[in-house]
Amino acid sequence: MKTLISKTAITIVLVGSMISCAEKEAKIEKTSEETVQTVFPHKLPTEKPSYPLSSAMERMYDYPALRAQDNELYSLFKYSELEGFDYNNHDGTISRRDPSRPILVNGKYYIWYTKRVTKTPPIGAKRAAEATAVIPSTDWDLCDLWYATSEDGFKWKEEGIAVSRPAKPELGWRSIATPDILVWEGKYYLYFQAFNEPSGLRGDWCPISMAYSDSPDGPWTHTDKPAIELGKKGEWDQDQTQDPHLIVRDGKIYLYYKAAFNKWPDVRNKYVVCHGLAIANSPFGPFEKHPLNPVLNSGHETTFFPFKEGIAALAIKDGNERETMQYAQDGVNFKIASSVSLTPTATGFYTPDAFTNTKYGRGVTWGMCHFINAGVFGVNQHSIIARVDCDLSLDCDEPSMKLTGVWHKPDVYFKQGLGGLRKKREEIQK
Ligand code: AAL
Repeated sequence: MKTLISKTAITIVLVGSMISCAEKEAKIEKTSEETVQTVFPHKLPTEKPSYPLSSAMERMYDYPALRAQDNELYSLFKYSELEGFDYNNHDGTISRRDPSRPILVNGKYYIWYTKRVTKTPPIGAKRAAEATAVIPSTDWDLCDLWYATSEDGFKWKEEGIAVSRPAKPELGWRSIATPDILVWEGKYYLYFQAFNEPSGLRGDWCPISMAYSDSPDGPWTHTDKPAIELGKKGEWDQDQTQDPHLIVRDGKIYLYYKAAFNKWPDVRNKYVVCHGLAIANSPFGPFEKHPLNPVLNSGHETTFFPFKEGIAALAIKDGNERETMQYAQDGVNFKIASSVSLTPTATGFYTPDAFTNTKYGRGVTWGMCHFINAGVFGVNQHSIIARVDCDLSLDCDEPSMKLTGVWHKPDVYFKQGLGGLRKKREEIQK
């Protein structure tokens, strides 16, 4: 009997102390209005607390993880120069840019990209009226689609032209650029921008066209027609459908694309860039534009990949949600998943499950991107392609890629100097 009483006494004391710890931890205090006012606890609750939170703390529980370091859709980006590409001593006469997603075929990686080989560097969009059959307006004028292969993703062999711009009046006779690849039922499809005038003449106006082949090495047959039609007059994508990016999902072909709009190109400082989605059952279309287009309110080139049950996107450069990773479980309604920095431009990630119709995307760890300021605009302007590495993968756990405090040397900041603003700022101080 004594034992039973002492055991019960011990239990009561233990339970009592546990409750008081819990209360201490939550520090729940009754206020005069009988509402529960709670001081946020030192130990971060793993589930969203039921008591009132600020909007910032409400949002904290909307992200894929409470801490960026634990967020599968947060990563640093690390860059590597590529071997195997010649740029004529960077004199501006050779440019490579807007690389596709790499694919792996028979143990070799393949990429396709825009290549310009012209006797002079571009003269600029504003001078497009002065462009000729040999003088380019922009860096992506007078271009063809080239391709390269690699065993390791760092050292590349440029194989040659994949798709040449066709003769006038075929679609894309002026320039073809910004390719992406689709592998569908064992065949290969390149989607790309097809220009019938120097970019910049009226704007960066082009539709997306397509070429197909039985082999990644070609030969390629151009369809000579738009794969993604321009929108009707007055619609957001009336002037361009650009930056095709392909994924196979739910047994269909998802093509994400970009359009710049809102007065652009006549009033360039008012332009807005958004991304749309068009879906087809066949690589030859018809591609139905999603009724909720645009589906991404920020970004520039398109970078998307299957992730878990949905689709992840990288939004860079333009818009309020620039420099973010985004996620849409339905592939349409995107939300910010993380903020990222020093982001890659025009990225095509190597995505093993881009075309496997996966139900649970594994994510990505590396890809191709470009730098458009390898030269000096108006002097030797040209772009280079590069490799980018990250940890946006469920199958990779690289803590060094999940750091949030990244310190760049002071000269990186001082290079972004005031320039002409300095004089103006000095006056303001007086
Ligand atoms: C790129 C892409 C499209 C534009 C130009 C070439 O970064 O947005 O392809 O037309 O710039």
